[in-house]
Amino acid sequence: RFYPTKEVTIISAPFSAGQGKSGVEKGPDLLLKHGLREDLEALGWSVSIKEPLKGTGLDVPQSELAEEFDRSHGIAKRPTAVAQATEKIYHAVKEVSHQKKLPLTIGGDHSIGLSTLAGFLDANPDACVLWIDAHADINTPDTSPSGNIHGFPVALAMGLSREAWPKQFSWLDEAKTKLAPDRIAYIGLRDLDPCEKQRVRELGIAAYSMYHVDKYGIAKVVEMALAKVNPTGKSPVHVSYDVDALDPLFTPATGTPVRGGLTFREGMYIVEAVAETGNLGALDIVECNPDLASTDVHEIDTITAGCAIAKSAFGETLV
Ligand code: B3U
Ligand code: MN
Ligand code: MN
Repeated sequence: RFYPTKEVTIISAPFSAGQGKSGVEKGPDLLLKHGLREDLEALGWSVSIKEPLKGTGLDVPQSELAEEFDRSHGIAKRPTAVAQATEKIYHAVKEVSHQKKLPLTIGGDHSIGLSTLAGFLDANPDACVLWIDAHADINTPDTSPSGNIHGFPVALAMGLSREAWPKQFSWLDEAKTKLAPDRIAYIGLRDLDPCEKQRVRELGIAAYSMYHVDKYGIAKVVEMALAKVNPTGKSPVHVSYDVDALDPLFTPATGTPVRGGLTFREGMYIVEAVAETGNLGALDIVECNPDLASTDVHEIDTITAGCAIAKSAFGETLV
């Protein structure tokens, strides 16, 4: 097992400026209110909590942060806020990873994935990544149609178009390990921009879309994905889980829902299979936005799905 002492640190990342809809900053508190900590303790893990954004003023709805464009660097929105928040979260994830505790980072929008990838890779240069998402999040300022930085984290962690980045992201140059394209696999894809498709193809990234889930079944897809990114089976696996990978039937309260997603069971199976290997190294759960729920049931469904992902990843459904 990668964590024989079963210690986890929940890193609360209530950040929303990586996209344009306020409310996603409420995700961490709601997940905790629904018993995330107690759920993990019941599974035999000792749990601590870190709040790297506390007191920074960055943990507010995105509408309260300056709508700043840096035209010299494409259309990336609010680069200063995102750079500051991701740097703080990066240091938290890095410290926890070096302490050999599992970093469970709860968002917040997916821009924080940049921090979790860079932080975990710092301690574990051999790590591999499963990116569970309807989207590939591999845009850069020069390719993004929206300017929303939650569509960028994979590209940034790989150091793509580094020269196109605002100076605020200089902390990234300190991050010693870049994510290699052959160390990440996508599962759940169904909404990519044309430039993203081209990039995924050119870099040869293992990409399992909903088409592949239908064609092969989820068990085979996870097996193929892990064989590609972790051929020895010995590397720790970082799972970055955007709840919009699940069908909007199960996680309706999220910023960019896309129909035709994973069923609830397919979504849980992915993390159960990683749990079974004993190699879960890091987990992110992002993009729960209660303000986008049109009913109380939608909010509860989305938050409890987030908690279920954590429980499944920590072994609840294995007997
Ligand atoms: N690819 C689009 C849409 C998007 C990315 N991530 C989410 N949505 N959640 C973009 O804006 O980069
Ligand atoms: Mn997504
Ligand atoms: Mn995402």
